[in-house]
Amino acid sequence: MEEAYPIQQLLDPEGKWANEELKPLLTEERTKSFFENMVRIRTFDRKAISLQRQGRIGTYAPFEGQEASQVGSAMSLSKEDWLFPTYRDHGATMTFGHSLCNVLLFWNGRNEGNIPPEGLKIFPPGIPIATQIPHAAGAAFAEKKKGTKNAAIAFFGDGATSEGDFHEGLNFASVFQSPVIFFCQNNQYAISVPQNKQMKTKTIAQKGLAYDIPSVRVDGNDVFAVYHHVTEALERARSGNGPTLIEAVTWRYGAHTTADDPSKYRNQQESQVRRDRFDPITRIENCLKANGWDEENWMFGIKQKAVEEIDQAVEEMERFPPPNPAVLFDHVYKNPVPSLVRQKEYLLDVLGADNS
Ligand SMILES: Cc1ncc(C[n+]2csc(CCOP(=O)(O)OP(=O)(O)O)c2C)c(N)n1
Ligand SMILES: [Mg+2]
Repeated sequence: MEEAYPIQQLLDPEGKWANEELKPLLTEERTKSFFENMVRIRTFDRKAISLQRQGRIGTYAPFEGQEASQVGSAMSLSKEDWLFPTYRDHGATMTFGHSLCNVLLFWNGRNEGNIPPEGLKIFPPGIPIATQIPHAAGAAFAEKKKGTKNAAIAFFGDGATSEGDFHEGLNFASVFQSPVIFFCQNNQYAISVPQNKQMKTKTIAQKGLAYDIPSVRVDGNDVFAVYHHVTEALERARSGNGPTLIEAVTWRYGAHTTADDPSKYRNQQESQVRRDRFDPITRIENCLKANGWDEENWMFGIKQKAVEEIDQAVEEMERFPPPNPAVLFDHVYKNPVPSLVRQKEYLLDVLGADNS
């Protein structure tokens, strides 16, 4: 099956273009834009870990190493499409236009952080694994029923493909030809469980075969390959030809979340080797250099701009009014059950807050 689904690559790790036919994709503007977005989200990711360590945000799920998968996919979308992320996909949502301040508020446990900018259809991150997959299949089906050309993309991990929701979502989308892209970032671990301990299949792409869904395996550290294959899948969706499953093979360098210690379950050298050889941002830097597009001032400016934008978002997040503790109970049920009403009253009483 690995031979049936070879890993698709357009840019090799040295930054050399690997596909003559698709050479027109390699433009200075696109390469620079990929670089800028990837640097921006990596800077955000590192800042967020530092904020968590200082107690300024709560538990945080880092994505460093997966920037090409997130930027390449998000940049293929049009503003009218739906984006269903997990807790690790805020690199994609910020590239798509999510507010950095709201992403930080989310990681501070604030429900306000779930609100996307006006007009953008970004769902709150799916924390229960794979639940967003049938949601995306359904939202896409609704767009089809309404006669639009809009599509939906569901982000999920390798671990999610062992859940029932993955199979139900794929089956639904296949039967009803929903315009949806199932975008799996295979970072090869579900917390501490490596891929070979949770599935017998060697690829995730092959799982699409059972549902007659066109499926492709791409180098998830090659932003051009990800961009190209998601764009192709979107064209399929918009022209009425249904869903696509994309397996982007990648790696997270760090911990599952800031509450995890990966040294307990894997050799840290492995991440170092991947960083040295296959880093997605180094690859784009190599490409910029190979084409003479690596002006020092421009590259420095990109990094500076990212730092300034993120510092501003942190300030905005920290100026946000403190939460009303009653909100904890407000969105659990439409009509709150008596035990929750009692708990809410009790909490507010203990805190001495106003229960009105
Ligand atoms: C239904 C459900 N079961 C278990 C968990 C606990 N859990 C949180 S993340 C995770 C691993 C998911 O791995 P994967 O889908 O590969 O995504 P990744 O975290 O690697 O991005 C698990 C089991 C959960 N959140 N939801
Ligand atoms: Mg995973």
